[in-house]
Amino acid sequence: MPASPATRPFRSSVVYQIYPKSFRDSTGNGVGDLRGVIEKVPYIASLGVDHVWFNPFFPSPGRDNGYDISDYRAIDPAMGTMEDFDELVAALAEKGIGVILDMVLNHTSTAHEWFQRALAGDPVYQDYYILRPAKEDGSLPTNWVSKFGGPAWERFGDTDHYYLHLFDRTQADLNWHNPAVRAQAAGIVNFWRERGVRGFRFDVINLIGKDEELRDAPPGTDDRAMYTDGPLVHDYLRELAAASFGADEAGITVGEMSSTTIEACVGYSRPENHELSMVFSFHHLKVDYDQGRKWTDVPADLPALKRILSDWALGMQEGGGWNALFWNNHDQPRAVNRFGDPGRYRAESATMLATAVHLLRGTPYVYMGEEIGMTDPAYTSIEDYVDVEARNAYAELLAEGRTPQEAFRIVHRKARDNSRTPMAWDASATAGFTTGTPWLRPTGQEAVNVEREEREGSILPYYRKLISLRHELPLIAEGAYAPWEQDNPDVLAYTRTHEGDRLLVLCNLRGTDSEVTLPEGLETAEVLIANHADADAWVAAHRAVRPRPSALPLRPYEAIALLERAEPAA
Ligand code: ISL
Repeated sequence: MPASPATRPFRSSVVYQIYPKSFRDSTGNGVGDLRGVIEKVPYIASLGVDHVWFNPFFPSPGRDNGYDISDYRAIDPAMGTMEDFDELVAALAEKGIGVILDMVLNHTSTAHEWFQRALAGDPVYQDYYILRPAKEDGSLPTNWVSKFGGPAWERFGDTDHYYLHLFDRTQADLNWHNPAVRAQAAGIVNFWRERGVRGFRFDVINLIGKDEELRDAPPGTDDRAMYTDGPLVHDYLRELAAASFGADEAGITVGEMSSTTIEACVGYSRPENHELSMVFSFHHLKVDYDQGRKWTDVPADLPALKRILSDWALGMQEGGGWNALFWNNHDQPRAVNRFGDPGRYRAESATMLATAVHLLRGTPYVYMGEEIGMTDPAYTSIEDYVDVEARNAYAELLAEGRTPQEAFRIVHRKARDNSRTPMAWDASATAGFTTGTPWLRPTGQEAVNVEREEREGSILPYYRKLISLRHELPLIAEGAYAPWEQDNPDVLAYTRTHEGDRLLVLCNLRGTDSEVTLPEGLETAEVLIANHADADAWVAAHRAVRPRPSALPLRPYEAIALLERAEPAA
């Protein structure tokens, strides 16, 4: 079978993320599948992207929508067959697009054969998991909590031991201290490499380096510090790379880093360390968390957002690391709802947000539907939500004494299902996603769908242009980053410089008029891309103002990128 194509270097690449369960259903059972994706390859190729990252489509009980894997070397029958997979890889390869598979190697489903054998008493497989007795006083082995709510320990069968699950109780954490587990992980990656895959995303991979001795978080401290970014993560990643993907010159790898630090991420992604190509971090998506707590409803702190984006861009640049750049994924509500205005300024805010990350130093990721400006669903009841995390959070909010209305309002703002609604292909009742009943209810497709966006929209062409600019301009892929007007509370601004070329990116984060000072120079700068049609005239008019430097007013959610070339075009 054809291997994934040797695409351009990851620094000048753009990745499209597909949540297969929600992309396109080819059978009418209401659940997306691989043949559905094959149907849409022409659309994916039309975006100009270099890789597609697929969320897991391996056999799974589906308690966490495929992040609870019961077989790493097969395709979930509900999603298709291995032949479908090979055909999909080939169809994408023909368009020059590589495949990135999601490797969930921190934990398995408790339905996985390894866990089942462990439960049946096989000591070899018991050592695959993290099993501990209760403390002497009978309490749980540690005071850690699951990221999906409740304690992180569950009774191991009818024994007096408990197994660790940092996520759902059906997602048992693997014991990476065991060399056999590490060998299994490399074997899984190699299985897919042998089928031509050259891209891998590693789920919560910075959680694999837990200490041998697990300790309580001291009272009042965050238990995540007890198991996140342990020094062993680096050793294990290097070992995994050497035993599998490290041999792929044109490969691309990305680690999902939960609650991490710049320092750790530099380590994970510096090429000299031979770990990963790049990292996902999430601090910029916690600026609408009240005191670090997700299930709260506060407005986004935009100055904090600016600071975090800039700290990460600078810190990773100084350390020689590389960021994955993104606003949206399958775990996040839609960024247009969080940081923009999905009603009055949907197109402006969607394109402003796109500009902000696509021109940064790093590799941009576009989550399906983002490129047409899809928004959070207009759900009105908790019954519309399917996700285990949302359901648990709702119950916990009620238990804390919130009213059902308050609890729903909070879940509605933060739920992961907000981005998991079916891809809107057309305005029909099922959004062109399925001929059956969608597993998650689409809303808003009458106004926002691919068909309409192709016909008359401004967001899709804007994304296509941003993607092609990264391919064309080494300045965007390689240029040095520096923040501009860091104290401006309204405008996200930065420069990129490369071999004398200079790019100034200006993004008004507000739905009101703002202004920003222009740096010296830029006399010959041209508008590279802007989300208001008359940006050229706008900039020219303000450049004419004397005395300089003048402030440039920006309209609601306006984005302008000005390019000054070392050698102005004749
Ligand atoms: O701790 C977090 C961020 O600092 C969380 O967002 C965490 O990183 C996230 O929940 C991990 O997500 C990934 O692993 C989960 C799965 O449910 C998600 O869909 C996946 O993206 C467990 O496999």
